[in-house]
Parts: sequence; structure tokens; C-alpha cells
Amino acid sequence: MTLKKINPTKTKSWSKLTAHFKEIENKEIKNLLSSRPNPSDFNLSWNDFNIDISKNRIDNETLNLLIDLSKECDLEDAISKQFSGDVINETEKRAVLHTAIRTDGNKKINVNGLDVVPSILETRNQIKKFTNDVISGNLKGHTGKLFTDVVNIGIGGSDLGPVMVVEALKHYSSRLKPHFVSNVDGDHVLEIIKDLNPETTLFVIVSKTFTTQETISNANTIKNWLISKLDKNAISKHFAAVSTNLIEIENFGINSKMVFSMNDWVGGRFSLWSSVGLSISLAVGYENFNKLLSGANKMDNHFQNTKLENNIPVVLALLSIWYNNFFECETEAVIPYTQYLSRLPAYLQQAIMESNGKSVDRGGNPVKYQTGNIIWGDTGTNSQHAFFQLIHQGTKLIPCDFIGFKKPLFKENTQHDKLMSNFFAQTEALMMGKSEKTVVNELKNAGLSEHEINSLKTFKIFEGNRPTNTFVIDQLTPESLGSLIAMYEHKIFVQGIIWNIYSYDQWGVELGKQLASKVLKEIENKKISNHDSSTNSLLKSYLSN
Ligand code: G6Q
Repeated sequence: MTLKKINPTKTKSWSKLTAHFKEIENKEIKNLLSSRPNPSDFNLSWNDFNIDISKNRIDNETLNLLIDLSKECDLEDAISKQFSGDVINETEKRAVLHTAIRTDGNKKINVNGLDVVPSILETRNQIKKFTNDVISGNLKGHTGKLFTDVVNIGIGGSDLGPVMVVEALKHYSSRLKPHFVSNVDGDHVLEIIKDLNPETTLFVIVSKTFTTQETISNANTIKNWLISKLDKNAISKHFAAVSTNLIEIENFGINSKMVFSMNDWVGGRFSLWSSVGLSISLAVGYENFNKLLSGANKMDNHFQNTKLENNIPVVLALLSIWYNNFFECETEAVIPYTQYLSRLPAYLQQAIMESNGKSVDRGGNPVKYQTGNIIWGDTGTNSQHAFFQLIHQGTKLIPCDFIGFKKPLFKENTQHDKLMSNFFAQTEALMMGKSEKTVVNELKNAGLSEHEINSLKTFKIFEGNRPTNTFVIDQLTPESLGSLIAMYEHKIFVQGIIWNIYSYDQWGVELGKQLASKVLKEIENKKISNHDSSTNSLLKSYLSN
């Protein structure tokens, strides 16, 4: 069954939201907050997640209308279709079942009438055995030495998820040192391998298609390097591969015991839970990888079974639509208050912008409303010393997600309290702002003259009324990380459903793959064919060196 095609702007709730927006747009969050009859309506606590959405430019009516919108767009039908393995990625004719690969194994999941759970569990066991064999030393390199380093060779969805998770779970590391090669930039791969010992390094090629220029180029560069340092027979011991393209894997010379399959119903940017996560498992151990899956599975159950009003991904997605389509905010920032999550914004950039950066609706027509948000961010407190100026005092309204943890991983509470006091102070300041009266008093107390105060005060006033969501999670664990990532995945899906777009294809990315190979041929043959005048002259100048 396919997804329904409902234009959200033609629904009754959209019209009501448009009218309601006029009532809310000039209201201040701090006043909305104090007038709320039931503050718990603005809290979405679940397991060890405490999510406060009260610092938003909303009231109960806003939430009710947004929920009505999701009902009119038949979100519940879409959720059920996604989890049932329906072909909801219609332009690629595929089911979308990244949720299946983190199943707890208790129920059947059918794709084309076939239960895929047994094969999912089998692959998981293969990952477990391989991980344990490499970490324990049961599996050794060509010269009989233990593996000490693992290099993930992949790009996009075959890189960003594993990189982000491995960094996030650094505290839980196994004895293996992880590295990531992604860019086709030869300097990237050579910089990484220059200090590696070929005898003790395992390479994992991750490519769903096994045809991606970047990944195959890097894999070949490394293969030649390995042969030059050891010999040809080393390939079968030092390379593992994750792909759907078993023929190309064999052509590369990879030992069939080191091959991990994946399914076409798992999109690249949603694939870290599959064998694409092999490097994660090697870097943090299988038990932690499994806990990551289990955390995601818990969020899947919450998403699938919780009524819309209390459903975390649903409410977050609706808030995002509220800002994107009514306040006309173009961007959203994600600010994790832990250095471990430094790669989360980059990971979410791909997940969110590749999924919902679409301008054609599910009926094939151009959309006449805004879709995918621009996502950016960095860790707090670092970002406070950088781009927070614009969030506090710039002309743009930027809703932010603040993600913090009650407990640090090292039991060092003094600094953690400092970190978290920044976390709480920032969201409060973004909402409250700083009034003229407070600024004048501060300047008076600092001994400034009336003239000085008058010329300075406007620069020091903060309007406030900047919306934020605050996530306080008990601790950064493999499980809570799994839930957090899955929460964002489902938020993406909900937004795509309401915007009436297909979130699971990526023709914009595919275009890049085609364009480069055409230009590469011209560069290799030193023959520039007809481009526009700008590109022609750039290519000629490149070739003149
Ligand atoms: C993700 C995208 C894209 C993809 C890369 C790598 O959803 O489709 O980022 O993951 O282009 O593709 P391969 O895994 O096929 O090499």
C-alpha cells in the first residue's frame, strides 16, 4: 500500500493554524509560559529522557491544531505502513525498514511476503562473531599479528552514522583504534594510512552499491598500499566488506567469510544499525552495539504505540513545521552539551536535509510551501563562544534543540555542573532576553554616565522570545544514544509525511555521482567538451598546470 497524497495546506487545520498564528506571533514565550493552565502538557518525559518543550511560541491551542493537522494528513496510517514494510519509498520502489534491523526479534516483519527477521538476526550474529574474533585476537592479520586499528572506508550514509556514533561512544571503546576514510581527496586517505601498520590494520569497505567513486577509489588506493607493504594474499585477511553488491565484492578479492550483506530496504543515511555499523561494533564491542540497537528499538516502540499528543518524534516534528511554515524560520540548530556528540549536527544534516530537501510532492507536483529545514549546530559551550551571538541578537529566528546529560561519563561533577549551568542559563536567556531596564541598571551600577548609558544601551538589549527544546537525558550510554538517533529519524519521517514529500529517495545526491564521472573523463582525456563559459575556463585553467 502506498502513502496517501494529502496537501497539508489544503486541510482545515492548516487554515486554522494560519489564523491562530496571527494570534500567537507577537506573544512572548515567557508570558505564554506563566499563563499555561497545565504545564505538564509541555513536557514529554519518557524513560530516562526529560524533554521540555515549554520554551516555545505555542499554547495548548497550537498543540491541538498541530495534532489535528497530523491527523488530517493521516500520519497514523503512514506510521503503520512504514512499520509494515509497505513500499513507501515509491520513487525507488522500496520498503523502508531501518526499524526492522533493530528489532528485538519478537515479531515477524514481512517484506514482499517474506519474514526478514531471521536473516536480520543471522547478520547480527555474524557481526557479533566477527567483532569478538577480531577483538579477542582469534582473527589475525596476514603475518599473524593482532589487529590494532580498523579503517572504515565509506562515504555519506556509509560513513556519517558510524563516525558520529564511534565518536559519541568513545568512552566505551574496545581496544581497537577506529579511523574513517571518506573523501575522494587522496590527501585524506594517505594522511590516514601514513602512520598505520599494514600488518595490524583491518579495513572495512562499506558501500551499499559498491560502485561509489569515492569509496572504490579509496579502497583501491589502500589495496595497492597493502600489496606493496605485504603481498597480494594479504587482501583476503585485511579487508572486510559491507554491501548489497556481492559480485563486485568478489571481484575486489574479499574473502567471502568477511562479507556482510545489507538490504535495499535500508536507506544509506538510516543504515548505521545494519552491518554498516560493523565499524561501530568493532570500535565499542558488540555488546555496546547491541545496546545501541535496543535503545533505538525502544524509541521505535514509543513512536509506533504512543498516541500522537504524547509521541516525542511527532510533537517535535510538528513544532518544527510550526516554525518552518508559519514563522518562516529557515534553519534549526542542534546544540549538544557534551563533546562526545560533536558529530551529531553533521550526521543530522545529512539525515534531515537529504531526506526532506525536496520540492516535489508525492503527487509529482511542485510544492508551494516550505519543506526541509536547514540544520546546523555544534557543541555547547564551544558554540556559545562562536555563533550564539546571532541566535541571541541576530535578525533571524532560530529554534534550537539543547541536548544535555544529568551525569558525566567520568565522575567529574565540578566541571559537569559548570557545563550544565551554561546549558540551563542559555535557554533561559534566549527566552527571557534582557530588558532595557535591566541593561540601564547594570550600566548604572558599573558607574557609566547617563550619556554613556544612552549611547550603549540599545546594543546590550536582548529581545528574547527565542524558542528552544530542552532534552535532559540521564547519561550518554549506547542505549540512550540509540533512542536519541531514532527519535530524530522518526521526526524526519513525520515531517516528510505532513509535507507530502518522499523522504527516502535522494535524486539530488545521485546527480552529483553522475556529473563528476563525465567531467573526470574530460580531465583524463584532456579534452573539455561543451560546458558553460565559466566551467570551460575553470577546467582549462586546471588542465594548464
Ligand atoms: C544516503 C545516501 C548517500 C549514500 C552514499 C554512499 O542515504 O544515499 O549518502 O549513503 O552516496 O553510497 P554507497 O553506500 O552506495 O557507497
